[in-house]
Amino acid sequence: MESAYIGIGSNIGRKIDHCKRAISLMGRLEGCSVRVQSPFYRTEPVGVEGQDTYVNGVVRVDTDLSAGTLLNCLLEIEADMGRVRRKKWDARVIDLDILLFGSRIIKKPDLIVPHPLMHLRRFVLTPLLQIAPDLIHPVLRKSMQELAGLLPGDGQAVETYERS
Ligand code: A4P
Ligand code: MG
Repeated sequence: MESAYIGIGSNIGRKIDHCKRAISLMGRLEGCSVRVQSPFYRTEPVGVEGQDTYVNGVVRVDTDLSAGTLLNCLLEIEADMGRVRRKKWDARVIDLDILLFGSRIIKKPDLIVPHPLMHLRRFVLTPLLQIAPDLIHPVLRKSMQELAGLLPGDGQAVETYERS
């Protein structure tokens, strides 16, 4: 059994509903239980111009599945929810990324864990901090708290989601 942290993001349509639906579908996977859920955040798009704001969050799942099987299940949930892949970093109904899988380091053509950009992204670290501040990044050997402290002070706006 491993604890995995899954990053959730949506920036099309009813974004928060998409995030909640994805969490509920993850909860229905055999061999996978959603144990902890972060608050949701409204976040400024990072690395892309001209996109709508995102809603982001993170969950911890406890799973008997291998990382590869979990990835396939997440890709299936994305497809079931109507995600169409056009180009990298395109706007998306739902994006599910494996941020961490226990303390494993995985470097396969279709799966890199820890997610190679997670430590540079406030939209990942802010929700992760809420549920696992002392978790150690297995490559960088720093806690989520420490990694968040290393982010530049400006840019990457992240605010707690409040339904308007
Ligand atoms: N893949 C490799 N490693 C992983 C992993 N750890 N978790 C492969 C999930 N997938 C992984 O992903 C392409 C392929 O990456 C998958 O088929 C899998 O085999 P994708 O979801 O089709 O492509 P993508 O999401 O466009 O690319 P990528 O690299 O996952 O981008 P990110 O990291 O998801 O970044 N700004 C804000 N505020 N919030 C966001 O959520 N997201 C992005 C996209 C950019 N800016 C953002 C946000
Ligand atoms: Mg992705």
